[in-house]
Amino acid sequence: MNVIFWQSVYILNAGFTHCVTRHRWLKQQVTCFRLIVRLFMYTLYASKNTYSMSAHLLLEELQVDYQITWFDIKNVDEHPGTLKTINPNLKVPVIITTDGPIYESAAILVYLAEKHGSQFMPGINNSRRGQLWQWQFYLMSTLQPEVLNQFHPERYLPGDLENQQTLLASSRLKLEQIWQTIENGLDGRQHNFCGQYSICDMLFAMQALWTESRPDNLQRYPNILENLNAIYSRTAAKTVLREHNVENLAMLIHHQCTQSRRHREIMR
Ligand SMILES: N[C@@H](CCC(=O)N[C@@H](CS)C(=O)NCC(=O)O)C(=O)O
Repeated sequence: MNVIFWQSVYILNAGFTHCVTRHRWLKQQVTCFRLIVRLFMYTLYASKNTYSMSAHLLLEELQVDYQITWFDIKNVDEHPGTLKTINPNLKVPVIITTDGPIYESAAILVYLAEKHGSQFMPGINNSRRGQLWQWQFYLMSTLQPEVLNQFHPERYLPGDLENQQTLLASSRLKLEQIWQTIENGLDGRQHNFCGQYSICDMLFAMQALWTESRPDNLQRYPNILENLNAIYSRTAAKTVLREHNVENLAMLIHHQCTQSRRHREIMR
């Protein structure tokens, strides 16, 4: 492993000092990149307590060989020099694979799940496969924009504080509807999106941690609480929650889930 590492450093260095044309230097960079990728199967570019958590969770669940390049995405000075090349949107997560870099959480999840035996997706001939896609797209196209609205209303209405408040309020109403759709859609018995623990559950659970992403009264969503509680109790999830310093957020959901169970017992 050391040999490959130093070879990579040598090639990169040689690229800087000896290459006459930009084209040749770029070719050498690609060679170097490929060698570095071989050291670990995957490198995840991640920031703590962000969308990086879903991809991180799947890497843990799959028990594949990976490393994390940590930095604070909110601090431009901390951005790795390569970030612009691997994700022109300057966002996390990004994963470096032997097939090149990939950004967008949902795409990373599908890519990794398919590469490693698809145990976290219903198979191609499984009748629940359509539900996997339905929820995966719903979470990205309908839930995520509202979550981003809640975190960054200023990006949609810069300088307009009054209308930012209006946007936040209407987006919260939309979030309530979305959570209700998810609550109704979760499998009654197993409390997951497509009959088995899947990448949809991972995608949802890691953004549902944030109070900004959800309605205030969680007791109205018992299926969701069961779903989240089951996921946060998994060994892989515990590792990710610990590494992102968000165990306290998962604990809040655990308490809400316990309360919801008690309430349902009383009502029976
Ligand atoms: N659609 C992207 C969104 C990723 C995203 O918004 N990441 C946030 C962190 S949670 C980010 O990098 N924000 C930096 C910025 O927007 O400047 C995905 O799901 O991967």
